[in-house]
Amino acid sequence: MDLSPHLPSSGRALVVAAAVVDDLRTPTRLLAARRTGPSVLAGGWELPGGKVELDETPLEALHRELREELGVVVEVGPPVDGPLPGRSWLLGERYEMLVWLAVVVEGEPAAIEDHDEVRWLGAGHLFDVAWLPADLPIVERLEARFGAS
Ligand code: 523
Repeated sequence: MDLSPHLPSSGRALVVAAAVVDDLRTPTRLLAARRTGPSVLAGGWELPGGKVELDETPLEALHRELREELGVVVEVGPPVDGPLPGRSWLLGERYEMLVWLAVVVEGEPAAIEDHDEVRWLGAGHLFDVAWLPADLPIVERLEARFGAS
């Protein structure tokens, strides 16, 4: 399998995340998860996800991370395009991140691993949590897809 289109040419490692919503077409709620570590990120809220391992595709990594961290099976929807080549989002110096919309098809999101709280944010409340700095512009981009609160 040719994975090269997915790999950043920047030298940054690839991370994937999901904007888990209640409905792909007309979302009214977005899932936020609060990190437990490392200390510099602990307490910050993020779109759940994690690093792509060498032996998996980005979408395989996304499904694995959501299963491990939140205990859910998701259906993945359209990407949330970022400004970098490859449509990823910059995460500091070391990482860049691909993001997709997703809906839960099995299970109830819970803080199983790497988080101590998950929260559904309604339209109009998308900025009620302290998003990680890297996630903030992504949520700002997502806001346009949400209906009025
Ligand atoms: N971010 C980030 N936002 C965000 C994610 C999923 C990740 O800023 N929505 C950053 C946090 C870390 C780096 O990306 O600096 C790697 O993500 P991490 O730690 O969630 O990756 P994991 O879960 O694969 O890490 P391990 O604990 O090593 O398995």
